[in-house]
Amino acid sequence: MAMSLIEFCERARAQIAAAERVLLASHIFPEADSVGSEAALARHLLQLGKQVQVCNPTPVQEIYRFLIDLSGLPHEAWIEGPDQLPAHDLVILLDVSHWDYMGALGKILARSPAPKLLFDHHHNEEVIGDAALIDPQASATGEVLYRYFLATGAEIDTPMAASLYASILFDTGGFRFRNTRDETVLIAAELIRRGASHIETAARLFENESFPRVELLTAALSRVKSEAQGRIAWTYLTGDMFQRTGTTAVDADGIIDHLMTVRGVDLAVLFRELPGGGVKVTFRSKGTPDVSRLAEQLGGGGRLTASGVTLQRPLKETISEVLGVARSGLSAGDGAGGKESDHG
Ligand SMILES: [Mn+2]
Repeated sequence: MAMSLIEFCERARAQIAAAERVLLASHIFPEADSVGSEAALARHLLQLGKQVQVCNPTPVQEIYRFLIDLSGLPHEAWIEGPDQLPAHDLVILLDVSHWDYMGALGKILARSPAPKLLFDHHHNEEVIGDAALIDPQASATGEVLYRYFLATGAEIDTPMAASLYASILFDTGGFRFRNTRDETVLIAAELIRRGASHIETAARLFENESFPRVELLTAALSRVKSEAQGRIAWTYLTGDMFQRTGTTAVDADGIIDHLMTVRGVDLAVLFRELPGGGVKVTFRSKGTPDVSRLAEQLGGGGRLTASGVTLQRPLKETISEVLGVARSGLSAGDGAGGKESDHG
């Protein structure tokens, strides 16, 4: 259940105090917010003398591995699910509120008898775990965690500040997305004061592309199409394009943000053909239409401005079905008025 900051902090502190072995976990394809939050919390737990392990459903990508070094944990303590869980007496979930978004690891974790705490910034009707600190207004889970550290008097050392800064910088797209608030920037400033380097973090996250990823981006951008008088921009990546550039589906993360930079675009859609069959569909919007609704109509989910779904259909069929839903979502959203919300 979700609860107030004070209520949650009391409960979480007591559960952490009672635990010896703590297991941290996040969603599939963990990125800088999930890994940065895991790193900062792991370090905090080490300060408290806990044994800590981090278990993610899929590997941490190379560009986020600097955050593992900031955690103070040996690399062996960062494991990839889902085969078996290490012994633990407390589970802490970060940047995820749904077992579904944790793949097979979610199914195993759901069966763990250990108490579960959760830190997140996604809006969800139902929340997993025994106690949850969720702020859908927060730009990143790193921001939620920062408030927990402050409220509980935790020592935020330089590596923790650097990890949290990476979380926030990534989930705000470098303070560019609509989830950037006064509070976000104030927390970021405080983290820099505590030793986080803006230049180094920005370089790690935004000046760290590989040539294969640039080739993939080129393939995607050379196929961009527009719909609905330029209000929808979409593109696709076939299995063949991934193969030719030596990349995988996860390397296409971030490509959709380029579509959102086009003037007049309210909705962007990216289609990725997956190696095991099926197509991963990703949506972005500026608040109208609510893309969590579009994804839900297709059996997926997400947030107001960022969502997705995987469909088990051929690419061509998927594109025409999804664009149909997107066009009707766009006209249904007309006149509804734009809401400001989070982006991840
Ligand atoms: Mn996040």
